[in-house]
Amino acid sequence: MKALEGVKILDFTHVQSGPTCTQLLGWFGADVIKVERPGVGDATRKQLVDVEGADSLYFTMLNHNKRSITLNTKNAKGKEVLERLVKKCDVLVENFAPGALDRMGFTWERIQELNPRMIMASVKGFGPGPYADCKVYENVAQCAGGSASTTGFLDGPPVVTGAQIGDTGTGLHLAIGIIAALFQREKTGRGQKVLAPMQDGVLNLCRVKLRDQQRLERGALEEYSQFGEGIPFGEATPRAGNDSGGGQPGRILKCKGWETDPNSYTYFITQAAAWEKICDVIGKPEWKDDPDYAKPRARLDKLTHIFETIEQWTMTKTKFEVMEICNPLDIPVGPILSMKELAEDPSLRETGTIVEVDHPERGKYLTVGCPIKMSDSEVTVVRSPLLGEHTEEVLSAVLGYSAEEIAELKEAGATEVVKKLAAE
Ligand code: CAO
Repeated sequence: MKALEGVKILDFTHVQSGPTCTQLLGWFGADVIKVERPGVGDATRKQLVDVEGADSLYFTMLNHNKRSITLNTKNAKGKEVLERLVKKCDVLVENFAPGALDRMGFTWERIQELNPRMIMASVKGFGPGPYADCKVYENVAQCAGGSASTTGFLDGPPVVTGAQIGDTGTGLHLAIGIIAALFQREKTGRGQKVLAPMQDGVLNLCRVKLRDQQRLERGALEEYSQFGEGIPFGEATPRAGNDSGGGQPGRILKCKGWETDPNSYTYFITQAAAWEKICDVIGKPEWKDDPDYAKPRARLDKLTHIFETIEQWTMTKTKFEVMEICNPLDIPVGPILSMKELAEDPSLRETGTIVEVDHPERGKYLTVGCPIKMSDSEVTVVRSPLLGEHTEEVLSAVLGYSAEEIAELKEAGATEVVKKLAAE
């Protein structure tokens, strides 16, 4: 038995934000039925193609543990099928452009008429307000949610981050909302609307930067490098380079081999509690009793010099040696791991966080499995569906259509004849 076993998801999502949400629900055991446009499907199937004729990694890595059904939801017969799906499912998840579902004829009022227990969950770029109608992608959300203005170096332009906090981050927010709504429905018997705007999700992840905005109004942010460097603060939370976001100063420092390996670096935190051990490790025992260095406050205006001194030591060690030496001493450090290193990491393979999946069109590929581990709800990663692979199965087994009715639906252009699998 899995956590969400018995829950049926009408998955009307595409691209990244919505699919990450429904993939997670699938990993928790929900039956995820992905509705795609006949002949076209989720646009990502054909984006960044690396194996000609096969679904892209972009698609396969976001759509595990789902069934795919093709349905033209602008066609009268297709709408009838969608109505039946709405009646059968517990949750409808969508991330269309604002208004698209209404234009299809599926307003929230209509959905409630069809199924008062339905939870309708949406990702949109913005919540209600001046930008509510905008189409939004990842980097737009990072910029509008406060991430870009606070990422990068002080003397450079705003920078977007590689972590997909706008898309996958919002998908996670939406999944949490859906699970809470399912829990509430147990008591009320009613569904509800769940909205996760991408701007709000990014801002939630940038919470500490809004903290700093308010602290800035009361004085300089003393843990930021620019304080020690004597650079005045402006009106808004500045970009802080690789400064630690918390109260303990930290930086990225070079390690042995940095001249040729772009990832030979470590993160190093001068945790106050570990200061004396840091002094010993880097060969500066005299700093332990020096009033200019002994206390965190005294160190604030010398952080650049301190980190340069620590770097002289880290440059004599590999990033893994730094980890091995510092970890037992409770000095917080972290190697900068490349995607290659992560892909090959045996312990991530062991825990199922990196999984090898076999796909009939493209062969074996790596994916990120479920990052949340539950002791009583095991996750098996199942390859993504081909376009419309489960159309007939869902129409007959879930919705009760007869073979003749399915043929009529195809005839009417509501669905299409699906690709048959040669390999399976
Ligand atoms: N049958 C028939 N029509 C279908 C269909 C189906 N099965 N599935 C979708 N469509 C139609 C929609 O009804 C819509 O039609 P109208 O414009 O006539 O109403 C049309 O396909 C296109 O949908 P869209 O506007 O959502 O798609 P887009 O590619 O133009 O925009 C995106 C993509 C992501 C910018 C937009 O969907 C959006 O802003 N979504 C919300 C925010 C979001 O999730 N962004 C993150 C995406 S990941 O980076």
